Amino acid sequence: MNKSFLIGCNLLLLFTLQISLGFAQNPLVTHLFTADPTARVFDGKLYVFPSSDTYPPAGREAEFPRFCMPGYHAFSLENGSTWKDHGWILKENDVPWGEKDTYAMWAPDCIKKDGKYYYYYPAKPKNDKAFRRIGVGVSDNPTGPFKWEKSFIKDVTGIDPGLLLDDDNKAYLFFGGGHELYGAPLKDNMKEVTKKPVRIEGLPAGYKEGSFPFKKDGIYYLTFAHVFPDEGYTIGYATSMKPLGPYTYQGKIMDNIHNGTNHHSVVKYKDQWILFYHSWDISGYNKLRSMRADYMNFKKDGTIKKVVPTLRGIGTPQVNDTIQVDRYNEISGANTAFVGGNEPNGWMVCDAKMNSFVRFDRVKFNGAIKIKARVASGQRKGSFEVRLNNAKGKLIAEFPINYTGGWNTWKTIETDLKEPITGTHNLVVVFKSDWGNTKSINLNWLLLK
Ligand code: FUB
Repeated sequence: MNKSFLIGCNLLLLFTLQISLGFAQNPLVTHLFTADPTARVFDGKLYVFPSSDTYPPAGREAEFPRFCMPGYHAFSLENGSTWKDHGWILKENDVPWGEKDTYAMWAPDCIKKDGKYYYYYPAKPKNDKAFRRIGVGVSDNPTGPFKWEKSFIKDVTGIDPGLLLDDDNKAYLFFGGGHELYGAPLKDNMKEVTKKPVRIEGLPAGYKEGSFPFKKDGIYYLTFAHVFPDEGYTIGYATSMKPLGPYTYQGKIMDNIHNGTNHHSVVKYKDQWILFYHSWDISGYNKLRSMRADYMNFKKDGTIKKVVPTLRGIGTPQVNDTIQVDRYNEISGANTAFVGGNEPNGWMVCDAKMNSFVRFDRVKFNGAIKIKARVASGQRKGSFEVRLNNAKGKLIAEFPINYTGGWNTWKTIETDLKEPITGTHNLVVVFKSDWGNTKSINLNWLLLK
């Protein structure tokens, strides 16, 4: 990994840290590195509880070919498209039983039972030989403050807690990283297991971690990260009629996406199933990861259709939300690149040839009458159009292309929509230029008003 690239990422993070909101496209947030996202719906609201990746502390760089993970933030989805960062839930040196300054806060989970929220996390224990133990805290709110238990959960050694609350209000803790995964029922207090954890039978051979259980239509699904020697990390799943198995392996939910690791969760939100996972497209380095989400679908027989990762992700931006079209569903004849200079937050569409287009699905127009665009141009010929649904769909706005001072000199321009638009549509930008031109305009974002 190139050091100056990392410094660039660092500056980007510092700059964008002041912007506490991200957008419901992939990656979900860009102001810090987030991994291992566990999504949960509490009282109709979608939350994500990820771990976080960071840079090694000065002077300790040599120790960190391993992950450098200082603790946990929590996020909630606001207005259908914006991720709110609630800040630190737990920092490593606040773990009552943890060894200090180890940066070992791996994948967490959080569930609600009887009106209380229980947050489970792994950490490196002090005065204990185990690689990781799992601790728990309780709160009246999903984003804390949590009251952390003084000791880790007895009889549980391992990583990646994944929780299941069954229909009879009994909770189960799954965990493990290795060739086996384990599970145990929890006592009503949610802080102890009722008996020693059992090995989950029926899972496929190979390294596994990231247990995430859920139940649908009476079937227990145990999903997990699963490494194939020739392919690397995938996300797989198995099903059972009993919470602790035996399970039957059903296949992959996601193929390898060239990640060092993948780690996921599954949630039903507003009648749609969503797979959360992580990638490393901001940093280019597999220990500085970013969480993502894409819709997931079941077949009639209850098996899961493979999820193909997209940049578009989930969420429905509307009037006054920044629409980052570079997180597209389809692009043709153009490219995307990370925006440099003083432009914060992500990517631009660039290298747009004549009639190239980029399609961004599911925008709520809400009677919008105007549209803004953030653009940079090193030339002064052509236009770009905004159309509905597809590249030949209804023309709703047209922007002339004017010289802004160069390909990285940015201006916000605005135009009226040809008529007020209601409903939810795909938004398509079509670039017009001279035939043979390899660039027309660099486009950072759009915003409906
Ligand atoms: O993030 C640290 C570890 O990497 C997690 O606990 C694993 O699941 C893998 O994502």
